[in-house]
Amino acid sequence: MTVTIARENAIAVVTVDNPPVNALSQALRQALVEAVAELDADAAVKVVVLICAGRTFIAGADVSEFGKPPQPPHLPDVVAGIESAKKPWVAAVHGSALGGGLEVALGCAYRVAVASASLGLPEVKLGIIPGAGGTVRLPRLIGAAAAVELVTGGSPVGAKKAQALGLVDALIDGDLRAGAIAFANEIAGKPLPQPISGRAVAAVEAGFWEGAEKAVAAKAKREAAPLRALASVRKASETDFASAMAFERETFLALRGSEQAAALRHVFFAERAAPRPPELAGVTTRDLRSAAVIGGGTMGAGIAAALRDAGLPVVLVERDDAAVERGLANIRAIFEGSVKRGRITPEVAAQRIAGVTGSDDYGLLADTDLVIEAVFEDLAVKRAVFEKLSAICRPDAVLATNTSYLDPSLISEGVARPERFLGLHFFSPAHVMKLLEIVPTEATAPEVLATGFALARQLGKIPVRAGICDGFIGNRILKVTRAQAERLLLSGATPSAVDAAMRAFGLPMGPFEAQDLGGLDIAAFQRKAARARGETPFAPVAERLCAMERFGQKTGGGWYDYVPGDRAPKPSEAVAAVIAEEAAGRPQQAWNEASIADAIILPMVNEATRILEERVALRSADIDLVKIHGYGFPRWRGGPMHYAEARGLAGVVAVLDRLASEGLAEPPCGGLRRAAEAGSFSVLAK
Ligand code: 3H9
Repeated sequence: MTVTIARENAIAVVTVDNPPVNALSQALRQALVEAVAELDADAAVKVVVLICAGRTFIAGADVSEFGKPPQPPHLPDVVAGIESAKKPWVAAVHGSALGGGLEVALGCAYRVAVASASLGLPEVKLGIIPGAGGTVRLPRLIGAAAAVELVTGGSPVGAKKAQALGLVDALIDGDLRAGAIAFANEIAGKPLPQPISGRAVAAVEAGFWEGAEKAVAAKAKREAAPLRALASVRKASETDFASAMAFERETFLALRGSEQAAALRHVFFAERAAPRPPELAGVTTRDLRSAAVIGGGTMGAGIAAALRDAGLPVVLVERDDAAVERGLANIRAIFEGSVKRGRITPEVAAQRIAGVTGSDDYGLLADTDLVIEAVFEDLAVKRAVFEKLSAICRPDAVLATNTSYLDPSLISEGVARPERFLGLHFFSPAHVMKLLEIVPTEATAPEVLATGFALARQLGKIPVRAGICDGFIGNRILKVTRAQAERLLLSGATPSAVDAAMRAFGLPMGPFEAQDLGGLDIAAFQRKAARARGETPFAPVAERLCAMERFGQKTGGGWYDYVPGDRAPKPSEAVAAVIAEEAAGRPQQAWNEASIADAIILPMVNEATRILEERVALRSADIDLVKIHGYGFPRWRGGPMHYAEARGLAGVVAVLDRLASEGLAEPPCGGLRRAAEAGSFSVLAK
């Protein structure tokens, strides 16, 4: 970490250089305090420019210090020191001024930024609220309504919008340092604006706080931080600066030690570690400048759209003209949908669509860097595609299969140079869902695997390496979820009670609603394949519903009944009758939300532990990312593995032992018992 001071006549330039993101470590806080003192004492200095080296302005407090007791100097004091300095400080922002970084900028007399910069207070995303005056100074600078949006939503705004809000005083074209020095020279000697801490918050309309509370609560669901952040902005608007600062700090410190904050921090670091697995450190990747997708169905079109969003030209290959047209129409529909939702302009959509070439001619792929096959989940069909690709593609082209359930090694049999082949499991809709399971075969070269991770980065996705087994990481756990949900039905719970309990746990949908939405026929198809392999999947009720052609919403009924034109599930007498028949003779018990959630989540953890032991997943945090980004597991619970660890693995084992003794779950596996003894899944990492 370095803080250097240079002098340009009467302007001092304080440069922070604390890679990677200039986070406010204790050493940096100390150095800033010292810089204020040094420059206050220097009579030749009239204005101070605060600028950062590297890719960004100060991106916030150092999140890795949050698990430890706070060390002085505390950030609120650092910011107060800058605000009360004898010389005006000008924050010169590039990259991101986030959290504590923006709070430091709010201590400055002025803020200037390049147009590409973004500014925000993302603390609620880490389960906390700003802790160095963000909730107190921001409403004093930009008004309560805009402050509420920034603080409770946590999303940053671009520099232009920040200027419109009054958060940024000037946009700098060209070199930021030179522009900021010119700005500093302009203001030197002029009367200074009143420090933000001395300003009052403009009055809000009657009912504003009540309305904001309703809106924030509805969006936050069970996350604590957004409402606490709102309370802090409100306090700041209704009381004096010092009391508001005390209130904010108290809330910040309380939340910092909360379970939700620990879970969200765990996810924060897991997401950042995922794209750079240590086992691939130093492995070079292949450049991907062009891509092709085979198959223009829902998955293929979504993958093509994701590739276009990342700027790659795409060839879409289908078997005949009519299929090419359907595939292109699917891709067009995706971009038109994005325009309707206001995500992109019609011009951008047109450009993305124009970058897709549809054809039935594999010959166009002779020079393509990456080909992703996304045809029907049928081994013979997929193999036939790769036979053609083997003959046509460049020997160093990366060939990938998008499959959810088939074994990529079987698909790759017959691929010439199998070291360039790998599995990529996209989640539907592929242009939206963040998760990408990357599945190497034994033959996949490290360079090709590393290229898979690089592709995920290019697509803005979260990559997780998965070993080969039925369902890889995510769908293998999903099978357990569904089996457990049925076990509950046979022992006294109803589909609506199970779904309500899982929503209360924090999932967006319960297991039965989700099956009705996706279609029961897909899982039935997979169970058929499992039986053909000699397995005995457990789904007695689902099998009978499929025999009755109750496939879900699309057939007007599944686990629930639906009236035409209405997606709201209605409890079904027909389903209740099937459950009663299947449950006959089995012990029944009373279930509540907590016991239902335990009977579903803890067996998932047990299966996930087996996945870890078998090295199908390499890290327990990877499993958390799979469930959060592929299946809607609540982020604020940190994923199933973090949830189990935070709750105590010994307790998890005890519940599973009890469920197993009642015939309601598999007993805890050996790995889970070992992890419970150690108190952590880390003992399973080899
Ligand atoms: C806060 O400020 C609270 C205050 O109000 C209270 C004070 C009292 N700390 O994301 P990247 C690491 S809360 C420590 O891949 P990018 C990250 O782990 C904080 N480390 O880069 C990774 O490490 P490694 C509010 C951090 O260019 C490396 O930097 N601020 C922090 O794609 C690169 O990260 C935030 O929440 C941190 N704060 O994106 C901002 N941030 O290389 C969080 C990053 O060893 N950060 N690292 O794997 C971001 O949003 C992005 O990192 C950023 C850069 C946009 C800045």
